[in-house]
Amino acid sequence: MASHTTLTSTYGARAGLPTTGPLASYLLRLISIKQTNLCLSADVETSAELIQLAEDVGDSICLLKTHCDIVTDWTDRTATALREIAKRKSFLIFEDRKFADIGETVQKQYTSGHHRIALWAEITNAHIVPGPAIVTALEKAAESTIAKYNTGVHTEISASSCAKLNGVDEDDDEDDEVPPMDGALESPMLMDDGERRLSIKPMDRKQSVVSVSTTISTRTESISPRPEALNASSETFDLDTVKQLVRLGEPPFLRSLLLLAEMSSAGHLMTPEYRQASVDVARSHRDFVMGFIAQRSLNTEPEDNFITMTPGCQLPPPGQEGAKLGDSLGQQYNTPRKLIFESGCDIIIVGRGIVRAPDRKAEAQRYRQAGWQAYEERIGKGQ
Ligand code: BMP
Repeated sequence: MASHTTLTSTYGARAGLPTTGPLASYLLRLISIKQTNLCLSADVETSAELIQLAEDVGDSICLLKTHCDIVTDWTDRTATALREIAKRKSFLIFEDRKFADIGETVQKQYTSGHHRIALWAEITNAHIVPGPAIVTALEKAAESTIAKYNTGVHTEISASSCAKLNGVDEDDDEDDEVPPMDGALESPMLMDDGERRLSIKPMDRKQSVVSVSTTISTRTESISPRPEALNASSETFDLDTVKQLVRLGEPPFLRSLLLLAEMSSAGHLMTPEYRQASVDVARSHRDFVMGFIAQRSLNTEPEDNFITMTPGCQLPPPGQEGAKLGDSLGQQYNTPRKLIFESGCDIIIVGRGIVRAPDRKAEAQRYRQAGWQAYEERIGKGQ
C-alpha cells in the first residue's frame, strides 16, 4: 500500500483539512466521536425490518446503507422513520443506488420516481462507465434539491417571527455552549402526503424555524440537547460522548457522491486503469465527490482526502481465521483488519455478517470494535 498522510492521520484531523467538504467533515467527526467506522448494509425487504434493524444497530454505526428498491413496501414514511432514527442515533444515510445512466436520466432517478432518494439520503453512489457527466448531472440535481429545501426554509422564516409575537423569546434557550456549524440545515422529514416538514437549523437560532403547522416546542426541542438522544445513547455511550454528539448537532442538509472504483465481486471488470479514471473524475469534482467504493485507499496526491468505503467485509467464524470467505454468487470477503489496517480503507460496509446474526446488536458491536481496533493500529495509537 502506497503511503499517504491520510493513512496515518486520525479521522478527526482529516475532518479539519481544507480539502474536506462540509458533509465529509461532518461524517469524519461523527466517526471520531462515536468511535465507529462501521456502515451497516441493511439489505432487508420490508420497511418494518429496515426500521427495526436501524433501531437495533444504530448506536454502533456511522452510516446506514440502504437499497431502497429491495424494500417491497417502501413509502415516504419509511424514509421519514429512517431519518428520525438517524437523527436520534447519530448516523448518516447512504443509498447504494449505483447510478449508471446518462445525465438526464440519473437526475430523474435521483430526485423523482417512487423513492426520491435526494430528499432523504445524504450520500449516494455512481459508476463512471457513462463518463464524467454522470457526476455533473447528479451534482446539479443535488444542488437543486438543496436550493429547494433552503427556499422552503426561507418561506417559513416568517413563522419564526411568530415566536416573538407569541411571547417566546428566541434568546431564552440555554444552548449557548453548542458551537455553530457553517451553513448546516437538518434534513427534512417527509410527511405522508409527501410534503416536507422542516425542523430547525440548530446552529443558527436567528434563522431557526419550524414548519408553520408545528409549534414552538418543536423548535426548542431541537435546539436543546435532545433528551431522547441522551436517553437512547446513554445505554451505549458515556456522558462525554453524548455531550460531543450534542455539540456536533445534526448533519448539514448537503449531498455527496461516492464513485465505484473497484467492486468486491469476483471477476469484476474494474481494471487498475478504470480505477485511476475514477480517481481522476473524483479529483475534478472534489466539492461533490466524497470518496470511493473501493477495496483499498486511492489517496495518492497530497491534497487527496477521499473517504474509502469498502463492502465485502466479514469476520470469519471461530476456527476459520485465514480462510477465504465468500458466498455462492461471487461476493468475496475480507476482514476489517485487512481492509482498514492493511489496505487503508476508512469505513467497512457489513451486510449479512450482521443482518443474519442471531444477536444483531452484539454482532454490530463486534464489527465496530474490530474496525476501530484496525484503525487505531493503522494510525499507530498506543505504540
Ligand atoms: P454483504 O456484506 O451481505 O455481502 O453485503 C454487501 C453489500 O455491499 C450489498 O448491499 C452490496 O450491494 C454492496 N456492495 C458489494 O457487496 N460490493 C461492491 O463492490 C459494492 C457494493 O455496493
